[in-house]
Amino acid sequence: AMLPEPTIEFYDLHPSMGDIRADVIAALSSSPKVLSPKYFYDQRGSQLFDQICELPEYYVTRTEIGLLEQHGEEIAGLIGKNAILLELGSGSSIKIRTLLNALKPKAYVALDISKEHLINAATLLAEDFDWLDVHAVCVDFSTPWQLPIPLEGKRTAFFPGSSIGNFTPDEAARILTQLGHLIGKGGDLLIGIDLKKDVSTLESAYNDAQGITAAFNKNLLSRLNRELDANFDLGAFHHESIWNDAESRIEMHLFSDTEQIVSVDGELFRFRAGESIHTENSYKYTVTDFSDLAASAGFKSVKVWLDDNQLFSIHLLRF
Ligand code: AVI
Repeated sequence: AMLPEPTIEFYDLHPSMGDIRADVIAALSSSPKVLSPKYFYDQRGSQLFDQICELPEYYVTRTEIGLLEQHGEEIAGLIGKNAILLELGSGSSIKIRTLLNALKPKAYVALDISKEHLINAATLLAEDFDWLDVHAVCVDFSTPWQLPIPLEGKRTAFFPGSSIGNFTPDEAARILTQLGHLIGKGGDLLIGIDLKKDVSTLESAYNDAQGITAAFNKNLLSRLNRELDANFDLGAFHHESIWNDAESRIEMHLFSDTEQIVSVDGELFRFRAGESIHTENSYKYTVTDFSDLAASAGFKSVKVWLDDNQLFSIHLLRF
């Protein structure tokens, strides 16, 4: 007999391509030129990001998963069962697997900007956890949004991977405040935060030897070529990640190797030789700095877990 297909509830709150065009053209018109890292995550970009997570230099993912495995029972004990569990930037939904059996949530809502990847990951999860009520929402949570599903119960948000580090501290505070309203008074937020550390470890993690991070960064230009009818010459730009100590962040850039003019949907952009497009920030925090930021958004710290090498932290916060 055929097994029933696992089903997920899917909702699309993603902005239109028209909005993306206006945003990209404004970003490339600014000085210095920038592009939002949220555009990394098309199908190919999400696959490349999954490869980054396996790189020897990229300690982030394996350290966080190690912490979740080591402290999962304690975390689940502090959060309690039967919550509505919302995961922000769920990607391939790998990390949540380490918590589901201990947490036994009433429902799981995966939220991500990458639509096909989100639907695939949520469907695989629903297959493996047949007792779980799985929802998926395609959303850009850098802009105001609301949960399109009426789910009753205590809400817990899971925001892994230090993804909040891709926003400036001001934006991060705004997103945390919004998350507080989403989970409500007494709701929990379990969030992964990458820690400040020596420059060589950080720069290696974002300039890996195999060039996967470079391919991930350049895929942004391929995407604009494909989806916005741009004509970036991928061979005429190179990737580099640099630690900015004053801002406590890793910056990813694409540097133009020559003087050149690029067209994006009919708009022309001039590049000087050596001029960069700043494509991503990845802020690194100390435990205290992040606790203070969370406190400014109305969260109290319940507990913080660190690995032995103090590379990464997981904070349990209560709103
Ligand atoms: C998703 N985000 C937390 C990653 C980071 O480490 O900032 C994105 C990334 N960029 C380059 N490598 C990984």
